[in-house]
Amino acid sequence: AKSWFTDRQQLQKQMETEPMYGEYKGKNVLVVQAEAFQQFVIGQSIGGEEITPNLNELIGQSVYFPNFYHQTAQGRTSDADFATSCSMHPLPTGSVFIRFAGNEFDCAPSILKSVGYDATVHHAYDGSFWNRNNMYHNMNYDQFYTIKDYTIDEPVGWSLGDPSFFRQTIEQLKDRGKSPFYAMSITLSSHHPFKLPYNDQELKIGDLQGTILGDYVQAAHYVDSAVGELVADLKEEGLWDNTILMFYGDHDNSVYDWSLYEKLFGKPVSDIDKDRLVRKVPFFIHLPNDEHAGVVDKAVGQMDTTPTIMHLLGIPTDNRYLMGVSMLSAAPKDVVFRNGGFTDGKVYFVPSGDGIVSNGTCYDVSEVGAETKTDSSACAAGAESAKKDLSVSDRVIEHNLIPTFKEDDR
Ligand code: GP9
Repeated sequence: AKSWFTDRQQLQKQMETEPMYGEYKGKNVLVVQAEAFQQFVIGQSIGGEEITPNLNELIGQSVYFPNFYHQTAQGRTSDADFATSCSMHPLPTGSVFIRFAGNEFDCAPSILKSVGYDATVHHAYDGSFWNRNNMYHNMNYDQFYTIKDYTIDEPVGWSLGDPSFFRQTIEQLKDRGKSPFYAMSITLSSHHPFKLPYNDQELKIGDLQGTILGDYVQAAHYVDSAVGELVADLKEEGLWDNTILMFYGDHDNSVYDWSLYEKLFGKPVSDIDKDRLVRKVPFFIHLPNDEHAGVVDKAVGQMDTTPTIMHLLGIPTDNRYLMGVSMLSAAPKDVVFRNGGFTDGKVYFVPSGDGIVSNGTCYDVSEVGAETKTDSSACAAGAESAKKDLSVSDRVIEHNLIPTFKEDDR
């Protein structure tokens, strides 16, 4: 496993000579992890209205990754947090947050604290859910703001509505008065089963009225307006110009009734589109002054987020144990899914059963809109390498190997 990381660290080193390395050194970083927020709502309209007008506008001013995938498994929201913050794969069963909260990892908050950042995490729910109290302590956050730190002035679903959640989060950051800061904010209003108070259901959803996808679309629209208010708030507080804002969806919405999606899109959903629909979540980085706005087509995943943050801030990762690679680097790397599937942007592998290549389906996805099944040999090497990545990650987590690797490095 150590030699696997030595190779990965070589790949990560490439970013140090690439554009944008260190260009945002010392800037604040605000990360929004949005509950069950999938990519298909971006740019999509219903009843003549955009589902996500604020995000659509913000994406136009940001570095946008349309081929970003979540990499979660049974640990759902906690898996998204782990893959994103600690740049390793979640486990095949259970949640790392619950099963291995005492292990050593190289997660974003501890790396950033080592260069002087104030690191906080904000989530308006019970601190013991997903064992966050213990895991966040281990991840070295300076403070975890839980439901106890929020006033429930706009109750929605499990807890507080996202607009108030963001407002109070910015207040908390202001009260700390620390700079630079790294803040992770985890939303909740769009949690399954997505039922919003009647007055918050603003879209005319026609045929989808009374369906779970209809409720989901309303919830996504609600989150979108919360993000719009967040941006306005950051501007008002004078934080917008010195803060990098990152936004991503944590996992899919568990709605697999394809006839509902077909109603929404007004066209059939193919098999490859079903798999991609479930795995794609939005991801964008807003940089101060709308710099570098544009679309990056590279296939990337949650595990690549922490290396990307380090790329922008100019913090080397070749002495760290991270499995991802900066999304802004030209270094090639596949996106590996927990089920053994993967994509490199040219082929896309959907395993069946245990992920043995001969049983799975290999798609040629190099031409957008003209995806076709192709010979499984085109995915064979990638599927082998995906299996290897997953087993390295599992071994490192299950045997807490990072301290041993670091001992060796000394
Ligand atoms: C609760 C929230 C939901 O704190 O993060 O987690 P999920 O049920 O989506 O995994």
